[in-house]
Amino acid sequence: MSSLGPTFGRGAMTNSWTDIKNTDLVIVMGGNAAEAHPCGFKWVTEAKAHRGARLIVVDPRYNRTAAVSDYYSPIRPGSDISFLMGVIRWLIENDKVNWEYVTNYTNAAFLVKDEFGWSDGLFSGYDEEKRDFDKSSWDYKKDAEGYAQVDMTLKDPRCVWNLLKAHVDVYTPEFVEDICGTPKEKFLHICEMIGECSAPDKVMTSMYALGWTQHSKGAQNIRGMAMIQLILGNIGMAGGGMNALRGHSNIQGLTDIGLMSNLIPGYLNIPTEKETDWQTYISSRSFVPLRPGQTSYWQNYPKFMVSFMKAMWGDAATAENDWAFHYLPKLDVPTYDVLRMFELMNQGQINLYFCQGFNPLLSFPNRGKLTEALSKLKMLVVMDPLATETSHFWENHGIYNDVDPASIQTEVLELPTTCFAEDEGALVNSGRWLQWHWAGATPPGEAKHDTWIMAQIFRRVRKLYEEEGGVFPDPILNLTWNYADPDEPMPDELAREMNGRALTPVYDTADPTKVVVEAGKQLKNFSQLRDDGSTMCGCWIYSGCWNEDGNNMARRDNSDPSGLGVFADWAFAWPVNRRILYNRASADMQGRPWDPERALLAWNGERWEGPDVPDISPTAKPGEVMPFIMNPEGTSRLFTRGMMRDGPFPTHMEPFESPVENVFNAKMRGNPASRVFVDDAEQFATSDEFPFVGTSYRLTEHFHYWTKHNPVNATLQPQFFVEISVELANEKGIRNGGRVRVWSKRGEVWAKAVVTKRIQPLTVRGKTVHVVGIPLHWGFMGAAKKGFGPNSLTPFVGDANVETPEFKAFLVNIEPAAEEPVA
Ligand SMILES: Nc1nc2c(c(=O)[nH]1)N[C@H]1C(S)=C(S)[C@@H](COP(=O)(O)OP(=O)(O)OC[C@H]3O[C@@H](n4cnc5c(=O)[nH]c(N)nc54)[C@H](O)[C@@H]3O)O[C@H]1N2
Ligand SMILES: Nc1nc2c(c(=O)[nH]1)N[C@H]1C(S)=C(S)[C@@H](COP(=O)(O)OP(=O)(O)OC[C@H]3O[C@@H](n4cnc5c(=O)[nH]c(N)nc54)[C@H](O)[C@@H]3O)O[C@H]1N2
Ligand SMILES: [Mo]
Repeated sequence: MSSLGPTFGRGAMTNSWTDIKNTDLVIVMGGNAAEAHPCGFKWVTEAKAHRGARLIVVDPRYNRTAAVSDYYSPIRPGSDISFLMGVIRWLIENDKVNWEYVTNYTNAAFLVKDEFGWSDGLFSGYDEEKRDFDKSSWDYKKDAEGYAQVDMTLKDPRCVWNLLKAHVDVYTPEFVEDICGTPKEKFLHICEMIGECSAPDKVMTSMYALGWTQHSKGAQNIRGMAMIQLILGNIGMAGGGMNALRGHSNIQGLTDIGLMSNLIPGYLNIPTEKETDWQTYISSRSFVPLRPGQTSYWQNYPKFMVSFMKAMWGDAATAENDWAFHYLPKLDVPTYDVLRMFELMNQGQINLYFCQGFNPLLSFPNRGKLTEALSKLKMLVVMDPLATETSHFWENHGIYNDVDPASIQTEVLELPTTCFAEDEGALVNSGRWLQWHWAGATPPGEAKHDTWIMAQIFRRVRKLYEEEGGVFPDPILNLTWNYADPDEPMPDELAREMNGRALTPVYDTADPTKVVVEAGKQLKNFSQLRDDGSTMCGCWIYSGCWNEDGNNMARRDNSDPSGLGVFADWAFAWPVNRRILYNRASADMQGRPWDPERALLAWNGERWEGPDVPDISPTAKPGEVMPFIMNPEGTSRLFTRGMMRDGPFPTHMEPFESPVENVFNAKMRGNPASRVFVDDAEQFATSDEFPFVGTSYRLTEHFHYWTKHNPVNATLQPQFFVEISVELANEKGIRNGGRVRVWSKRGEVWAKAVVTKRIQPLTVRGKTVHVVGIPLHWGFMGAAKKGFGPNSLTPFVGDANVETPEFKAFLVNIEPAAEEPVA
């Protein structure tokens, strides 16, 4: 990934919640929006009521979203890529393609190197020992000037379109039925419904969440649907798009501001250890256009990055010292994600773990391993408003937490924090809207704001460095800390830093004598950022959120003149208040909206005009500058080149634990490019011993592990249960409401059985496959009955690209258990 530079918007809606009302067809696949996003789901209800939109649900369970759908189809957990590639095959075979869009706005016409290929379930370049691909063949043929070669007639056998056609050829309706357990007629019915949206004036929206992400090939599931949406011409359209429904109310904000080990705010990257100097780092990120005349917006990367470094280190970041590039840590591995941190902890390599707003003992896989890891720490600090299972991991709760406290030496400090209702600041929703909110209550007892606690720690650590020195004190000593009260930075101060301001006068790029921003003033938006040190900005994509107009996140004007749900004066959406990403693609090559009734913008002969902020230079001529300005091609990608670690097209892979072998390559376990820790290779089971597919999910009555502390929620859903089909219950002699033991190779849990028709057995490769549904909300703290959810059972393995654990498909066994409650 790093050799090809930054990723953008790791997951967000391309559109917005309010835009869903514009759609003709909603497909909820890989999520359960009615239950997990009930408030946002009202926009689906709007589309159904006012446009006659239809709703498709594809899910292993007939869930609460399915209950209000127009068409439901079951699917085996972990088999979605086959389904999606099957849809692509059907669209191509039945000519349900928006040809003008595909030819011009995607890389369909680009020619791929002759060395690229696929066989036995693997793309070219696989190195079994490294569990990694040499991706050099996954790229375009270039001409003498360095531009990618294209064949706009789509006849060349090496063009992306023909490679895609060949790639999906095996995914026939029969193949889909065989792998996914989805009855062929249901699959074909869904293909017909989707196919209607290839008409220029018909749109489908995809709403997905964890049913797609929590797999060892999660990112490829999402790619699969993104490709469908491109073939239909639905990206950039009102009512279209790829809509990642984010989880916690501000998880979008978390990824945006780079709270991940390999990111810098705004989806910039932490350098790798191979990038030892600024030039090497920056040159591999500011891509030159791959086709003549294209924008390649990441050419502005140096402006975003220099402004970030100035926000961090002010005067200590200078042109002479390459903006203090040597202050940044350099990654020696792709990421230090949570799985890796616990792996290192388990190896005894970590002494102190700071756990802020996180309850990993319940939320991360393989509890046995996590408990062992936490027991090897010298100190665990938990910053949380609640007493969590993680902070009490050392307590014995009988079968619910069977540990020996005397053998655990870890010192645990609990620092009580406030929660969102006691805080002021912005929450960023799935639609990228930064919405300011105000504190609704005063903190109870000794609870302190997270910012206060972190400021105390920072100031004390800095004092130690001042007094005692250290190996490399400069990044700590020189960190900018200009807050009115250094003990507690205020939300407005932090927000203004993220927006950015002029440090010295900022000059017009065309006319260097003209000052566009005076020193000390807030920047209007990121178009005013510079790479000469005259600007600072904490998070370039947020620039514009708090400019000289004031706090734009606090705007509350709900007028919507276009009627398209744009609400341009409500809060602030990144980037630059744009509500629908790639909206230039909502108009054809001449700049005429594909659907005049849902026009987001149109070319008036001189510039782009419409209700949304154009996602292109306002004067970029249609037919010359292509809509996907973040890509150096100017087009979107049906073939992702080397951007993804596990292949440029999605290909069927089984979960690491699967009831069947991989049909392409029986030797292959899971995703061949997913990282598996050496000491964990033994953790995986086979279906002889563990014949059933476990999957895990949430319920609308609880929010993860917080609400079990609240007696009302704890009364609504008091007790841990698992859901199974009538057939499996009969086979195992389990009765509805009876007690069961569920176990995997890694652990066991006890639960009530809910026997339901909402889960049906599936036939996969001639075999009956039963699914065991495991909701996740219980633990041993709080007001609900003690229990333990799926993560005593789940495997310690993540997605090849983003390391999201494989929570949605693993193997278990189940049997009736004694009724008497065990202590
Ligand atoms: N009430 C409530 N709302 C919440 C939360 C909560 O705890 N409580 N949590 C929030 C958070 S952090 C998040 S991330 C979101 C999550 O939102 P969702 O992803 O919608 O929630 P889940 O219940 O985890 O899973 C969704 C569905 O995926 C299905 N599924 C499982 N495996 C597969 C598969 O392989 N393919 C397909 N197609 N479907 C599969 C499950 O059966 C389930 O119906 O919810 C948020 N909203
Ligand atoms: N098997 C399985 N496992 C899963 C999932 C699944 O579907 N299946 N879903 C996964 C997903 S999507 C998620 S998001 C995780 C959730 O996992 P976690 O994030 O670990 O779970 P939460 O209960 O949301 O924990 C957040 C903690 O933050 C605290 N908190 C709330 N407000 C504040 C604040 O202002 N400051 C601080 N310091 N703390 C605060 C809460 O009290 C709570 O203890 O679980 C994951 N685990
Ligand atoms: Mo989440």
